[in-house]
Amino acid sequence: MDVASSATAAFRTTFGADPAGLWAAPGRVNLIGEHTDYNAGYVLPFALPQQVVVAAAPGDGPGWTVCSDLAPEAVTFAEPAPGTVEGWAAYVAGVVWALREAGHAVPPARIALASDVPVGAGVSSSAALESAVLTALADLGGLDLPVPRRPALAQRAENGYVGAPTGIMDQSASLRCEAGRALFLDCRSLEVEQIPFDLAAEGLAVLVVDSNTPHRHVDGEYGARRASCEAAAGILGVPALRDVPTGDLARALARLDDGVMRRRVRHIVTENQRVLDTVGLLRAGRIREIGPLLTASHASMRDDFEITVDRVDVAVEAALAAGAYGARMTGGGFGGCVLALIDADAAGATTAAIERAYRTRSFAPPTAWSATPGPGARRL
Ligand code: GAF
Repeated sequence: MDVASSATAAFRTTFGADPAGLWAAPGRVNLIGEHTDYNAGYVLPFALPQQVVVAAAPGDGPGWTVCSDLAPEAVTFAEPAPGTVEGWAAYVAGVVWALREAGHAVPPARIALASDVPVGAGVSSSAALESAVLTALADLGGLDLPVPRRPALAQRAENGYVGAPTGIMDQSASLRCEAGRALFLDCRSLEVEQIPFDLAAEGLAVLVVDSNTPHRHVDGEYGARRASCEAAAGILGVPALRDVPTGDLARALARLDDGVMRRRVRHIVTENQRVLDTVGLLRAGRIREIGPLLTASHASMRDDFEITVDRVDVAVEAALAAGAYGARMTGGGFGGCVLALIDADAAGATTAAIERAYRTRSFAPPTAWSATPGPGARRL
């Protein structure tokens, strides 16, 4: 059954009626620009075809009732204060809470969810969930909420309700991406440029490889990276590391005593530049040439930001050895997915090479698929 049918079936089973509508929001991969979002920098994600679908209808009483195809036991809440709803339903309650905090009259609703976005794989299953729910509630309630203002509200659900100190990239990707394009986002101004990213026309593919090493953001490592970047910006006297120009990097590093902090800063400053360089190449239609930037981004995450793990390093190395133009881990790190830019007809051989490398090391097998940029959140 496809995801929309699963959401509809879950709605009918739980509520004994048809939903008023279906809303979808995708997961994402980030082509380049990792951990730059909370440094007010640049990112370049695109939406995956995998998505969360929400089947929803106005509530038949006060409050919100939520179920999913995997957890048909419904959760009901009336006053979603942080800490009162837990587990997957917290992402829904968090959106209701964030909208109400921002002064929106959120309509009571019945909601059923279904998803084919891999969970814990670093492809934003939680942002997709928040974005789908937010889009449905905004429509059902006729809320005055233009799309560019939505990611910050979904992010607030994640930060203030679920408790993960993440940036604004994932919700922006899920809510603002367009099919066939990568989303060039300035995380300070929140301005976007939709960059054409037609892989098929160039005979290319982006292979996404799930290392099957689950990752989590509420763990301390993500927050520690963020704290280190913010402390460095304080020492350097800039609002955010985005404000350290590439040409000033050596001077900035010389002002920092701590070796770990120097490496963190070097990653962010060089990564922002790599995003700009990647965008420049894509604007010129030179997709293949972004490969070395992807690979340099991976080396920077591995050596300077120290957020990769064996299984992602091995996948990147195997993809490159099999002829990929470039490869890197994508997402928050400590596991999750790798992406590789390859010739479209090399997907099978590249996947086989990574599988072989995993077998040699007795790692559990990876899961791979070719990703084409899909649409952002919308009513189906
Ligand atoms: C996670 C976070 F949610 C994003 O905000 C971003 O920081 C990313 O890690 C790293 O680029 O996906």
